[in-house]
Amino acid sequence: MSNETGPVLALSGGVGGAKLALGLYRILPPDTLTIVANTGDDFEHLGLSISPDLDTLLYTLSGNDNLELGWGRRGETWTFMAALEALGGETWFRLGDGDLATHIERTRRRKAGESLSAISHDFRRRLGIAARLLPMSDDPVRTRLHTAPTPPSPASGGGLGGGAGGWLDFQDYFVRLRCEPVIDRLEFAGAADVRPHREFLAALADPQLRAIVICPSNPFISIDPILAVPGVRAALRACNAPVIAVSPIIGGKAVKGPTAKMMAELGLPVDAAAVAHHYRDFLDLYIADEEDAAAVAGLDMPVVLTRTLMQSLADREALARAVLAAAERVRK
Ligand code: FO1
Repeated sequence: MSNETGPVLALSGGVGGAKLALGLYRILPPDTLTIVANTGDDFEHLGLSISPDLDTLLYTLSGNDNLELGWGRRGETWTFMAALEALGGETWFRLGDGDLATHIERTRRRKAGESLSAISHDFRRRLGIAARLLPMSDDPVRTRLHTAPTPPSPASGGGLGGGAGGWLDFQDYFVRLRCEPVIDRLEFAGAADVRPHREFLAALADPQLRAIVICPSNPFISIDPILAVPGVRAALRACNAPVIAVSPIIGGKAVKGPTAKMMAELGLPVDAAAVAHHYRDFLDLYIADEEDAAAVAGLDMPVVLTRTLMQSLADREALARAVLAAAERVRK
């Protein structure tokens, strides 16, 4: 039987995922949408508690997102960064003047003992967002990436041994080193000890749930941390609602960011099918771009082909509609 009114749960990271989250937000009754954000990218920087994916979702859903950068605030000014630079401060992680207010206020409230989810709830209300936005957990998880050992080479000082490789914190890898290091594995430090946010688990167990949407974020750095939270993957497998993922790969390439480079370095084929395999133990249906029809032809799960590139608001809404229509097809 169809379920066109039940709640929808979306798992999302930053940029790519936030676009589909906005599409869902615009087509659904807002009080039926819960978005769970990855917090593995969070870090302490300049004494501030920074939650990039929560902030990208806050700004995107409230129409405050910076469309050029893909992160931070619209119409941003950079007086603080320029002044910090002049003082010799760390400016590799760019903090706009408006964005800074978010980090300063979140840091103040965290220090006062408020949870990340309580702060996110209040921020999204103040920004006029009617959907629910949750961190995957109120406890800290930190994505780290292991760099492959660099082979000895004349370039590394006369044939001496190359670098031994080592662990990088996420923002060091992603921003400071611009995703250049070659990685061979990731870890989500702390994941084994955290609890999924109670409203996240409750949503997963809701018998009225209409669909669970894995947004087209980077599977490894944005979705896997959410799946690493104890109980999440098992709940997705056990869930009665259809679990649908949208491919972050289009035409064998990532729309933005290091997804394709990471897949190659992790030894995975850089194609849409590899992402479906990555989620296969809980996925009911995969949505891939029409360009990747051949790549997903042999998949042993239902596939829907559609245009997945989201450039306009209409694209975001159209993809959201395609996801929900697909959910009706695989309803259990
Ligand atoms: N990404 C960059 O490539 N360079 C930056 O300077 C940068 C600053 C920044 C500030 C606040 C914020 O919420 C996000 C920011 N990002 C920046 C993006 C961030 O690294 C990514 O959004 C996520 O961590 C990965 O999706």
